[in-house]
Amino acid sequence: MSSVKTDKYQHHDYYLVEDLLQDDHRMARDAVREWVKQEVSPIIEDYSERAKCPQHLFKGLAEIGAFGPSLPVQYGGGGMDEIAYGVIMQELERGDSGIRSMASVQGSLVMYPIYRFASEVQKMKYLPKLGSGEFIGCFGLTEPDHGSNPSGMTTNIKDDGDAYILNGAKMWITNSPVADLAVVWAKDEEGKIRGMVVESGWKGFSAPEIKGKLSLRASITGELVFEDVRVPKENVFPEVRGLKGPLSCLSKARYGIAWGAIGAALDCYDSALRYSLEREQFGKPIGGFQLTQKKLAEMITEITKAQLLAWRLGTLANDGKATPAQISMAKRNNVNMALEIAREARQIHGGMGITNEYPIMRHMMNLETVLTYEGTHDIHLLITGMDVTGINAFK
Ligand code: TGC
Ligand code: FAD
Repeated sequence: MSSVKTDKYQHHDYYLVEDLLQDDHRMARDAVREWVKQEVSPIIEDYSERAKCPQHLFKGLAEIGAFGPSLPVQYGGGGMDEIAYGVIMQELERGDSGIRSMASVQGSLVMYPIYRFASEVQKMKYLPKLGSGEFIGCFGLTEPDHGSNPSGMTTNIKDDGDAYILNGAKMWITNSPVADLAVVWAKDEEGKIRGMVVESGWKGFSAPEIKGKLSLRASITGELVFEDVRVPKENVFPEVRGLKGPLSCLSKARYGIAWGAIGAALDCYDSALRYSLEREQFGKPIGGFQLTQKKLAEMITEITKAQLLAWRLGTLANDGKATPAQISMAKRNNVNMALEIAREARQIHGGMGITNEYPIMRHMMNLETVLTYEGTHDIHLLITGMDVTGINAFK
């Protein structure tokens, strides 16, 4: 009995979601799972402890198809569907939320807007190199004084003949200190939000690192500071205006996070289940006590509900029917689920749970960021509230 239960991943697909996947989903998932085992798991505690980003993994992430899995192949993507994208994010986040972040930003927040909004020339200029990991990108929406409310942004562009002059500052930008380019959102002279590709080598561009993070430590985060940066007009997305530009990218990334969080939860659950069967107190495994079983039973129940939510959202996304509010519900529920599971798993590990011999505290600390970025837990609740009542709590 216990040999079956300690077999990794054996008990993690309680409702046989596996059967709902196609062969190409399974192949993508297994390849990424193997890559994470080989390349991420052995080094991640060390990088996280030292607060260093394992930048050498960018190339490997590109090779396993983690950048834009559901974008067309000719634009540097993987040409797969949204469920393949989801299972890839799940396996990356089983390793570490910061590694999933590297892929989310590059694929969904940098490649996706360029694919969706840039001219054909710009697409061909940037997308293949982003897809291969030769270029690293970042996404600048949040500002020091405008986080949940990006429509208040003050970063701006002014027309100057063949270019725009960009001024302002962005805050909390994943990968900015190591990025070759940034997708930046700024207001034009009419106050309309515009998107553009800004290269990091241009005069007036800087990206100082934000230090002292106790969460997502293996991911590098910085500011973006623009001092009279000259952005050629061809680098500004021609058509899209307003907040729906950046928000549509967020929909894509939030969808990936809804899947990714399941990976972190599975890693915590797996560790807790094993520990509960190995650790003895009062003459028997702690997994034999009702209170431990309650924790484990609730954990696998919540993981199973999250898996079904993500899978159904994936089928809706494949049909082009997933609404932003449905994505908000899944992001909010699944990230919160993963954080709660990390906390319960930590208790099951007792004192050992606070050490880096187990992945629990790292996942727990990471998930505090995941709960906040891409729209906070409460912002997503208000999006659902707005959807069901028709009344906008933000105005
Ligand atoms: P609101 O008036 O509701 O909407 C403005 C326009 O946008 C449309 N829209 C969307 N379009 C596509 N996708 C979505 N998810 C959309 N949500 C709204 C909407 O229909 C409207 O279109 P139109 O045609 O009428 O102009 O805007 P609002 O100013 O009231 O704001 C609403 C609110 C609060 C929900 C929004 O501002 C919000 O989502 N705030 C949270 C901000 C956020 O999520 N920031 C994330 C920054 S990036 C990040 O965290 C990356 S982490 C990277 C990593 O993984 O490491
Ligand atoms: P605030 O908006 O100030 O919110 C503070 C609190 O107030 C929250 O609890 C919030 O829910 C609550 N609140 C705000 N408004 C309301 C309301 N109307 N009703 C009820 N409660 C409300 N951004 C990017 O653009 N690109 C990135 O790559 C990126 N990467 C990130 C990486 C990390 C490690 C972190 C921590 C953040 C990152 N972000 C990024 C920024 C992230 O999206 C913001 O932190 C997030 O949107 C919240 O903004 P804020 O931190 O300014 O909090």
